[in-house]
Amino acid sequence: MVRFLVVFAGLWISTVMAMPVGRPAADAGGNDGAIVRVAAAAVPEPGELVRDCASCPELVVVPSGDFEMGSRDTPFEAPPHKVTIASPFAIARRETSFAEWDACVADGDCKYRADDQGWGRGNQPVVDVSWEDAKAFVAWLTRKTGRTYRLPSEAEWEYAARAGTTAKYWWGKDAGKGNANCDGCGDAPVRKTMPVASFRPNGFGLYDTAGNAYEWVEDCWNDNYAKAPKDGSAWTTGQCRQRVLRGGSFANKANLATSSARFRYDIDVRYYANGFRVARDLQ
Ligand SMILES: [Ca+2]
Repeated sequence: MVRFLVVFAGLWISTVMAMPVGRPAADAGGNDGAIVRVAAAAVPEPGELVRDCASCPELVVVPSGDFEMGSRDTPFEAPPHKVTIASPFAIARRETSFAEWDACVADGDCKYRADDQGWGRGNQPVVDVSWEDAKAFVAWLTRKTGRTYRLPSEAEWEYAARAGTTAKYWWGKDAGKGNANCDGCGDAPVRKTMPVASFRPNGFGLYDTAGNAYEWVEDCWNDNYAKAPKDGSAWTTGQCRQRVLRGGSFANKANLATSSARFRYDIDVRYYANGFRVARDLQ
């Protein structure tokens, strides 16, 4: 399985890199050109890019598979356990941008004009949004497109972030330099968000899973994985006033930007490092 995934990831990179992927999500209203294959009657297949409307996030379909979720790095990430993702699903290639967020605000479905801290809007990842805000955003996309948008489950997030890798970071065992925006991911911390997709994507074509904006997922907080679902579904019992955030942020040290690190906030707290990315069911 691992061998298959690694080979698959390699093919994926070559597929993705052959396309003009650097175009910011904020340009979605422009000429989407050849890279957009909007899902129509057929269910899109793993590796396909999907955009359901001009202002919708670009999604990539990730394959079914299984992986070892968690680590022994902290008690919160233990025990490592096998999770099976039975069906492919679509997940945003980028963190939700301010442009995308502001489109939801303009439509009246998102009620809060998130604060950009003076770092700019447009192609910067939206921050200062609560879990409840993120839920309003996916409800907006669902209403707008007729497709089922949602937050990724924590298991789906880690599966997509790892993209078949097992090291601490999808690029290797050390944070290194030039891989992500975090405190310890470069010579000096930037201490603010950077435009989405400022670094190269992982093997599934996702940007900024590590660092930049912290990313809300659907799951309730639980202190460890002792009774966690193993089928890739969201864990919807536990401390549900608190929800999980993944991937660390510009404001965090590199040990929180690993593929397995977990954090949490109350569902109604807006924090200047917290954003999200969306997922969607294929059918
Ligand atoms: Ca991120």
